[in-house]
Amino acid sequence: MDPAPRSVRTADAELDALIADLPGLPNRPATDDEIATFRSDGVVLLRGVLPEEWIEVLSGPVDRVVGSGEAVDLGPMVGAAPDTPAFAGGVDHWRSDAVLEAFSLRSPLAPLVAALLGSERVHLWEDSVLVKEPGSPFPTYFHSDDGYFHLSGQQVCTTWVPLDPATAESGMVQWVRGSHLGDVEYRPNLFVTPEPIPGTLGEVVPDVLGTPALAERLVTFDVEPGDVTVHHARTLHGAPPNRSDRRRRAVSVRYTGDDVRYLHKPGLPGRPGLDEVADGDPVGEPWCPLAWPRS
Ligand SMILES: O=C(O)CCC(=O)C(=O)O
Repeated sequence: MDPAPRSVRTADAELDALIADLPGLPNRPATDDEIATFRSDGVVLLRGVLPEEWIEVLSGPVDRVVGSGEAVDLGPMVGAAPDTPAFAGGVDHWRSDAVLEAFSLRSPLAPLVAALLGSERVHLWEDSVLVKEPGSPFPTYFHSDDGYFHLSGQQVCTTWVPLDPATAESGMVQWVRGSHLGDVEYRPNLFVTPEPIPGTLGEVVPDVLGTPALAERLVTFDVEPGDVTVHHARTLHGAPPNRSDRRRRAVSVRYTGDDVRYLHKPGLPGRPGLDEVADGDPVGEPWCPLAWPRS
């Protein structure tokens, strides 16, 4: 077994000291109303929970991840011309970046998630950097996150953390309220096309915007840095193109709770450690580090 699931980074004492000083708890806890909204609607906006120090330190790593190509421009997958404003996305940047690792494991996100999921323990599944440049013409096609995860269980969620103010015009995410409560498993897509990933199981995601019964349940928010949205992994969601002249940068971190087990799913990419675990094994160290509680 690979003893080092986290990639090797060069030691940087100054950076480690900076990270050690960043707040580990939110500006305020989630309220009872917010917890109830997450459970009934499958999504909640937590206004102003993230201390601004985190926003300040996240910009550099996000720009590095996008600039280096670690987060890939998704447009060429659907034949976009090279000069088309990008929609860049990638996962697992915490493995190569100390700030993103700290954000996933030691920021206020995990205690907020523990409260929303009602879970004693919270493990990191993955992080993702998602940047729509000004004028990026790509919608994020509707999907539910559980189709992408080699997991079973109900206590799985995604936090979406804006680094810029985001509105419908700049590509803010939209969710189908209550869609996490159904029992349909949806096939994942590659975000910039509604086509399901070949070999995956489940139903094709319906045309949400073209189905009045779903479109009328859409929820979205105008958000500012410091706000965090959290959605259940089964909640259908997507996002419009960025029609504005400002960037729409976000870090999305996905977490698991107590009832979550591994479940190998066909058609999906692998991930470190997946060959070492069996269906039904609890999610945990070393492949999915513990984010809450902290020692
Ligand atoms: O940022 C986006 O456009 C999509 C975000 C998303 O689907 C997610 O983080 O689960």
